[in-house]
Amino acid sequence: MKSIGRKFFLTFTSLVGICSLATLSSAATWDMPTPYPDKTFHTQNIIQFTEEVDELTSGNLKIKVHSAGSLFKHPEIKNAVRGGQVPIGEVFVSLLSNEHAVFGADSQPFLATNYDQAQKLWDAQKGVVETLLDKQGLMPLFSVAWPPQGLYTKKKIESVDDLKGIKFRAYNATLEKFANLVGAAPTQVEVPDIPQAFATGRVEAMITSPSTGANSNAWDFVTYYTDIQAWLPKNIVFVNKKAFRKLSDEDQKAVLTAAANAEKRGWEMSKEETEAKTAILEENGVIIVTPSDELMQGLHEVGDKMLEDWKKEAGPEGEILLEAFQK
Ligand code: PCA
Repeated sequence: MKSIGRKFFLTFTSLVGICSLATLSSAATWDMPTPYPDKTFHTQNIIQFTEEVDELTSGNLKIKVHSAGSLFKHPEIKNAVRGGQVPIGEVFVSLLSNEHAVFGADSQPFLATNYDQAQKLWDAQKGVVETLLDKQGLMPLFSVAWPPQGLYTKKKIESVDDLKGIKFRAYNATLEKFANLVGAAPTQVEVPDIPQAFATGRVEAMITSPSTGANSNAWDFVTYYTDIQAWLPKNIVFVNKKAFRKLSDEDQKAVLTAAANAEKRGWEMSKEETEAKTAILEENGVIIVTPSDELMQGLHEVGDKMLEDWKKEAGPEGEILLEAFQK
């Protein structure tokens, strides 16, 4: 009797041991580099995404967000995920336009200038982006638009001519080209470095959202915000497919569910940001300007030229994308 009891106890404890080993081996912690500061709505949305993943996987998958380029600098994030140094990350989609022009579709001036059009553009762009990332062992999880991009300047801008010679902050190759075409002098500056770039005189104007302007305390260094609503660029969150496949089927499903929810929530957050952050700019003394017809006409001419160039660069994939978008 005694020995049967002992045997049972031993079997029981080894079973418990095996079970806890099994849970241990299926639990994972993922480091996630992101480019923007914590108070950015994209980062906040991602944090909610990680909380939902934690909940839906019953704690099997913990994702630790490293914001503001603290783990990898923005231009390094994509390759860090591709190379498996980290399993998941976020980037500004159009930063990848040096690989293929279709990644830059959402940064083409005046192609999609409101949320409905931006959503339509993403629907048209998604498949192409998926295919291109898939070839690199990556899979997109969700993508969220920034609010419409406006113009921050020290002086009032009445026409494209007024932008000539201004030192201009750029965040991707498309904006750099745009700045060059209007005769400004572009310099790449990441969001966390904006206040310092203005303070030291490295830049004196920028095009970005009300979110990034307000979060950077734009009132400290500019006077005018001209609401040109030029484009709605997007961020994208993506995973390394090998890392994703290591998750159990249920956990994979949980990640995809949380991702779909994050995309939906993120676009809503973005829409709310547009008004809320424009109001904050105004409360802090930035003068909100409705652009003159002359300025808009000049900017549209630049946009038209850029779209022609983009079509050539984007080739057949670009054609498919535009056709789907314009349908
Ligand atoms: N903010 C980011 C990207 C677009 C935006 O609104 C930036 O300024 O870099």
